[in-house]
Amino acid sequence: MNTSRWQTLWLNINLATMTQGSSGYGVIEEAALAISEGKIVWLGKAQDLPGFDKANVDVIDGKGHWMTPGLIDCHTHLVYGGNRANEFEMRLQGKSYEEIAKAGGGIVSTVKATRAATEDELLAEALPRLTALHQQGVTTVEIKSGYGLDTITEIKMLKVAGQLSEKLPVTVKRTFLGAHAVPVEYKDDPDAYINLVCNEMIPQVAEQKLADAVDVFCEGIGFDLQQTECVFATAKQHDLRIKVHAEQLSDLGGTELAARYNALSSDHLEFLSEAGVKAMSEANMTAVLLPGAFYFLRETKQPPIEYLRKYGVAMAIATDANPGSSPICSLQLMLNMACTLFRLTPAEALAGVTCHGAKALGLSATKGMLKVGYDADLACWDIEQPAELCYQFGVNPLSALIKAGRKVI
Ligand code: DI6
Ligand code: FE
Repeated sequence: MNTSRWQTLWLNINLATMTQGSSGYGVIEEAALAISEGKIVWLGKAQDLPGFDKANVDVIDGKGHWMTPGLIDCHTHLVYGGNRANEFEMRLQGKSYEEIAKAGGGIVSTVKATRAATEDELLAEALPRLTALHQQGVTTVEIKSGYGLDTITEIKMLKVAGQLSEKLPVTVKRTFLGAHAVPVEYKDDPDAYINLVCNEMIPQVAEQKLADAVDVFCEGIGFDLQQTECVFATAKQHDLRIKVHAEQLSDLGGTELAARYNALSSDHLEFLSEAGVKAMSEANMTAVLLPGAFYFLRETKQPPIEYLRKYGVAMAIATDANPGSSPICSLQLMLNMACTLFRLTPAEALAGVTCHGAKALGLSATKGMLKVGYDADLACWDIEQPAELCYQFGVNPLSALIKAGRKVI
């Protein structure tokens, strides 16, 4: 073992490597972990530690805490203008999310505020949201566009998402969600809007390398299967990966369509059928569960967790941070809700924000696990056992955060 390139060594630490998928934490107690050039270069039992040059290695006492991969929030809409507290009040008076959307509120009302905001204003509004996630252990986040619904504003949102990664030590993966809602100016001709998405927006987004993936809200209040397929086919032509918001409020079959396009993930999924789960399994897709939206919309229909387990579909957990259905910037709270609302085990929930969150973003080869060769994105927690991360919230147990080998908290 050549230890001469080691730069940092964590000692006196317990590891939840998350290398076993949903089936466990992959625990190594009384461990050590070495870092070089932003990558994990050694990990194992401290007693098996090879000799190293103490003069040239920065040795850090992990104080008996637990280390996990840096958390991954694989589904957010955290760049947007304004807020929708007024609609929250309307819903408390009995109006449904769909009724509000149909009456010109909902996504469309955030679009107005987002179009009116400058890049700097959007950045200033999004920064506290990403900061909140980061301070709770997030080192990778996905951010979607979708509150512009015109070419200029969609591009503005994606640029702001990119700027966020320069403000904070967080990897930002960007997803173009032009097909999030029909903008008012296309109210009577949604197909014409889909043409704009496919013929103008996606080519520009691809050309300027502003996104890694394309997403569609496939739903009664969003886009139908035919419109969704147009967007998927265009994304494919431009070598962009595919994601989908599907089966959130009804079962339209968006997930099965996405499976035929080799999509990375299908997200929400409360109304997903067994056939949909099978299709996901065959296409090796990730199921992204969003307990915050389920909670905030007071949904009662549970996603088909038993089928997802039975067919071995990887389950990721994310915040869905957005102004309408999940105004929540806490992945720790999502860990708790995944267990209390969806009955995931704490190990499944933690896999959902580490290895499976990485899978939902196509990052399985570099992030989401403690493994030699993987990025040294690491979170340390002052806890006695990993399940505490799901059990308690409101007290932040994060004791250190390492991004690409560098201690940032
Ligand atoms: N599903 C959601 O939960 C969010 N978008 C979507 O397609 C909601 C977005 C919003 O209400 O602003
Ligand atoms: Fe969403």
